[in-house]
Amino acid sequence: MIKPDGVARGLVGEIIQRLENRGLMPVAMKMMRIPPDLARNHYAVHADKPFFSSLIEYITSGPVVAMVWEGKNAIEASRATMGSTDSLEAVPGSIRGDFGLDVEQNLIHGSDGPETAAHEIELFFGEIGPTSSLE
Ligand code: D4T
Repeated sequence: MIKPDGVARGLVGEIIQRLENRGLMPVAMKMMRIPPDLARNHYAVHADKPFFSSLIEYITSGPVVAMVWEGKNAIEASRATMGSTDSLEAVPGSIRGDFGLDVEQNLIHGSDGPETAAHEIELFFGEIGPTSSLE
């Protein structure tokens, strides 16, 4: 997902280009404003964290681009391309390392495992499902 700061800063094309350059293939994509209930569901694992309310406020503050990507080791590859969660620690060459400075406004979200990906695809795309293929 390209988060509100990524959209507001005009980085949609750049982020998609970097994932494509890596060899990944987009299979679903939509621009949307995340409703508060969906945001709380998506970040439910962080409900007890001190940054939770700020995170919900931020992720619902403007449009995002929800996406499904496929490819060899897609989760590992996309997360390496994204860089560390805290943009300040992300290595130069990664998306966050090249464009970010902040841990909350860190431009993009990527699923951290196959189960999380399946759950998040269901949340954001419903019936499209995790194995859609545009053949
Ligand atoms: P996302 O989910 O956005 O791809 O981030 P990560 O998978 O890389 O990181 P995460 O689940 O640990 O954190 C989710 C989300 O919370 C924000 N955050 C995190 C924050 O605002 N303050 C913090 O201290 C931490 C650790 C950033 C990402």
